Order: sequence, then structure tokens, then C-alpha cells
Amino acid sequence: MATPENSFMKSLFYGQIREEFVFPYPKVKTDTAETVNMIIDSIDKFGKDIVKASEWDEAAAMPREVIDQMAAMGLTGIGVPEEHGGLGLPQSGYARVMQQVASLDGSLAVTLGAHQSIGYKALLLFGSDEQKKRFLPRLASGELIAAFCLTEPSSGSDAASIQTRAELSSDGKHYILTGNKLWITNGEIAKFFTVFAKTIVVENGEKKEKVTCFAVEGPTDGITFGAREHKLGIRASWTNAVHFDKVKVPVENIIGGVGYGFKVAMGILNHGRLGLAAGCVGVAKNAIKASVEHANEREQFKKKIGEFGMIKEKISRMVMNNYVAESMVYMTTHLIDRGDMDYSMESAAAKVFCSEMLWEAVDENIQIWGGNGYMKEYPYERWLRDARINRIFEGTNEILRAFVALSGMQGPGQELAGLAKAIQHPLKGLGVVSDYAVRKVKQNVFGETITKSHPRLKKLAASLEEYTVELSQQVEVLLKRHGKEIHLKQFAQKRIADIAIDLYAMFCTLSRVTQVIEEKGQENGEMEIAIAEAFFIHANKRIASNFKSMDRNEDELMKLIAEKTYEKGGYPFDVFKS
Ligand code: MYA
Repeated sequence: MATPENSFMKSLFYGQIREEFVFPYPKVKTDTAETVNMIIDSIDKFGKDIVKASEWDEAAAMPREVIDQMAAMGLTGIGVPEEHGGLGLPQSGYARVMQQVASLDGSLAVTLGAHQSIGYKALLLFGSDEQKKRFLPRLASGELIAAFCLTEPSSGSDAASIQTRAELSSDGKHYILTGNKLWITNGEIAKFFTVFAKTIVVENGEKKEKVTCFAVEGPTDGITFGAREHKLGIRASWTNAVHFDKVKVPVENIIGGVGYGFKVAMGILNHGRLGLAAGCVGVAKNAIKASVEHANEREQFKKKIGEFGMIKEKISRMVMNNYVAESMVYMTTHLIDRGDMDYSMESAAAKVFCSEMLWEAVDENIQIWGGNGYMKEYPYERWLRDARINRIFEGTNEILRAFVALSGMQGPGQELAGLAKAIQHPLKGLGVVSDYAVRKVKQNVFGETITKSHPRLKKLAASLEEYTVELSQQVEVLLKRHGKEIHLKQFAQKRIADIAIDLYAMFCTLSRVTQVIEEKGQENGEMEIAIAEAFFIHANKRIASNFKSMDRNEDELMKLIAEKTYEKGGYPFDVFKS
């Protein structure tokens, strides 16, 4: 059964709709909105006066003082509590600020995001009072710039496989840290490193290697940096390898406890992924504005190109998907702000949806601008290059899809395994069997109902009710068919993840548009209602197709093609060679 601790998305995998989790759509507190709007105004002014995105991109560098200027505006301590010298904004306010910074420049957003979305987030989430007092004021003021050191040459998606090691010194006062971290944003400018390393822990008398998180203050003996990396996009941000060679780290600098580093890393990334998702919304808004400007100005065949259906279709799709993306971001940040314990799937879903939404938006913007869009004279090709990384960093969209599917199926999988055992021991298992059977029958006959959406959106709610039940049924089929092997079935994982991400996106949109109708009335919410209806049509088609392809698909053929291609070392055909 979905337990009270289960998150909204986890419950969907049981066929349960916990509508109290996502209704009503969160409202920003007036005082937070006022503060955030003031900050946004100052960011826009900073953008006009200081930011030279195209120049920085060309030079693959921004002046170091830009960070000091952002620090002077308080932007290096957005989420740090006021008592430690920060602005003390909640996660939703933080996301809105990151959205605005990203709209100025990708490199700037990544520099600031790496500093606080992930760089010193471990302190905020898991740091002791002493650690917070020692580091946060200097991090919030920008005196210390932070970097997040997880990735290594042989450890990217498989975060648990890191090779960096930390050994306790003989006097028990320090750890000696050695290892190489790769592609570290802010590397060479950072003075505070959140470093993940393997340490020995003893569990039940047995020695094991487990990940531990360390706060490392630099500069200090043993820390060196690789040359600055040249990149496709976000070129003005600092990216370096960071090498740790027998660096002495006091035991007081362990964050979250010895052996708990993996949980710390994941907890940080659950926040970081939302900062990234919010940034995507900010850039997509720019792309929409630029596209609209061109659609209204450019004439071809004696008409503004915006009058043509194919341009309208592009612009409406960009607006629709950005609205949905924004709805997901601010729903999920609200889950954090109200103190939910688990939002890992929701955050991963928002990261995947928003980064793909942005990629499509910057690509379509170039298409609308035609030849001009491709020219360096305009910022649009840079937006495209800058946007590309979002589908890769903070967890590739592939690994996050696998995470969404497997995390969602974990609970039902355990329940089914328990049920199978109970059936083998019928006397012990009677209660379990009947509970399970009753729930299934109820679910199949009655489904789950949504009571909190606006009656005008009844049809939309009905499709969600239907697909939620179907998701849980499909999950059960897959688990019975594959058991633990489901971990290896990535074609199926992708379909399940895409369905779950679409469902979450739809719930967030349904909730937001319900609120719009309740507050503004149907006439004034005409555009939002159209967005919701259009998005549901798009998403329903995708979901239906994903369900259908679960059993009838070309997976075996695709595997064969891939395997043959590996064998041949690439594309093996040439019409001019027999
Ligand atoms: S930083 C580098 C980013 N790297 C990654 O994101 C690594 C991706 N890999 C993973 O996330 C993990 O290794 C995976 C786990 C998921 C693959 N929350 O057996 P497991 C629990 C809570 O599945 P593995 C960068 O790019 C799980 O339930 N818990 O583990 C920065 C289980 O718990 P239990 C989680 O198979 C760039 C346990 O962990 C989570 O090894 C700079 C083990 O799980 C989770 N999420 O693989 C960015 N995941 O044992 C700056 C797992 O209790 C950006 N668990 O069952 C700034 C923004 C700029 C905006 C710009 C806009 C234009």
C-alpha cells in the first residue's frame, strides 16, 4: 500500500492519487513575492549594466569581478538563512531568482547555481550548527565560492562508483583525501569544496567502503586544478578538473556523518535539479519573446510570418510546454518549502521535462528566425549551445528516467514479492492476500477520483484518473513478468518514466489552472484553460502510445540493430560499395 511517507509520484505507481499533495496550487506569500520581485528588478538592471553574454561567450571567460558584483547584491546567499548572512528565501523564491539569472546568461546562472544549488547545499541540508556558523556567512557573502565535487573520470552517472578515498589519520583528527574530480564548475575559483570520497566504515564488525561527504576549505596544500575546459556552451563559466593529493581534512568537516555521503549527494541533487529546471523556464521565456518579435515583424509572401499556421503551432507549443514546466517547478519547490520528506522523483521529473522543453524552445526559436537564427550576430545560437548541457548535467535525462521508473516501482515490487511469499505460506499470508485483493478490486472497479479540480476541467481530471490506474496495472504486469530483472529492462523503464513524468506534469497543470479559474473566472482564464486542454491532448497521446508499446513494440529489432552496429564499429552501409 502507498504509505503516508510516499511522495505524490510514488503513490501514482500504486494507482493512488493523493490530491491533497498537489491541490490547491501553491500561492507565493506576499512578503516573499515582494522580496523576490525587488531582487528580480535588480537582476534585470545588473543584466543591462554589466552582463556581456556574447562577449563573454566569445572570450570563453567572464570577469571575476562579476561574481563580486552578484555577491554585493546578495545573490551568493539566496537560500542561506538571514542569521547566517543570507537572504533566507524559501526554495520557491530561490528558483524564481535562478530563473531570472538564467534569463541573463547561461554561464552566469551555472556559476551561481554551482555555488549554491549544489556547492554549499550540503551545509544547508545536513550541516551541523557549528559547520553552518563556520562557513555559511562567508559563502553567503561570496568571500568563499563553492564547488560540488562528485564526478570523476570513471564515475559519472554511476555516482556510487567514485574512486576518491579518505583515510583517517593515526591520531584520528584528520582524514587524508586523495582523488581526482572532473568537470567541476567553479573549480579554479572555488575556496570551498563539497567533496565525496570513499571511507572505511565498520558495520556489524565488518569493514566496508562507503561514501562520505567532506567540506574542504582552500587554498590548501594538495589541491591543484586542471586547465580550464573549453566547452560547446556555457563557455564563460569556469570548469576544471580538481585534484586532491593527500589533503588534510579535519574530522569536524564531515557533513552528514561517516558513510552517509551518497544520501547527502542525492539530497543535494534533488534540490539542484530544481534550480536547473527553473533556469530552463527563464531561458525559454526569452526564446518565446524573441520568436514572437520575429513572427510579428518578418514578412514573407506579403504576410507576417506569425500569421502562418506552422509558426503559430511552434509558438503555441513553446508557450504550452513552458507553462507546464513552470507549473512543475513551482509545485515541486513548494513541496520542499512545506517540509515534505521525499520529492526526489518530482524533482527528477521536473529536470527532465524542463531541460527537454528548453531544448525544443531554443531550437524552434532558431527555426522561426531562419538564417538569422544561425548567425553569431544574434544570441540565439548561443542560447542553443548553452541549453544543451541541461540534458546532461545534474543527472543525465536517461539516468533520471531510469531513476523515476525504478524508484516508482520499488514499493509495488516489494509488495508483490511479499505477496508471493505469503502465497507460499497461505496460513501466514491470509491478511496480506485479502488486503491486496480488496485494494486491487476496488481500484479496478472504482478507480481513484479527483475531487479538487475545477468542474470545467472534469474531462482532463477523468483522463488522469484512468491513466493512473493503468500505470499501476502496467507496473504490476512488468514486475510479475521481470521480477528483479526490471533493473535491466531499460526500454520498459523509459516508457514507464515518460508516462509518470507526463502524469506529474498534467497534475501540476490541472492544479494551477483550477486555481486560475477559481480566482479569475473562466473568461479571464481562457488562455490557461486552452493551454491545459491542449497539453492534455498532447500528453494523452504520448501516454496512450507508451502503454500500447509496452507489449507491441520493436524493441528486439532495435536491440539487434544496435548490437550489429557495435559489432561493426559504426554505420556499416554505403550505397556505392557492395
Ligand atoms: S554534478 C554531478 C551530477 N551527477 C549525478 O546526478 C549523478 C547521477 N546518478 C545518480 O543520481 C545515482 O547514482 C543513481 C543511483 C540514481 C543512478 N534521492 O541502488 P540505487 C537512494 C534520494 O538506485 P545506484 C553536476 O552535474 C535509493 O533510493 N534517494 O543507487 C553539476 C537507494 O536508497 P535505499 C536516492 O544504482 C553541474 C540508494 O540511494 C536518490 O548506485 C553544475 C541507492 O540507490 C535520490 N535522488 O544509482 C550544475 N537516488 O538504499 C550547475 C538514489 O534506501 C547548474 N537514492 O533503497 C545550475 C543551474 C543552471 C541553470 C541553467 C539554465 C540554463
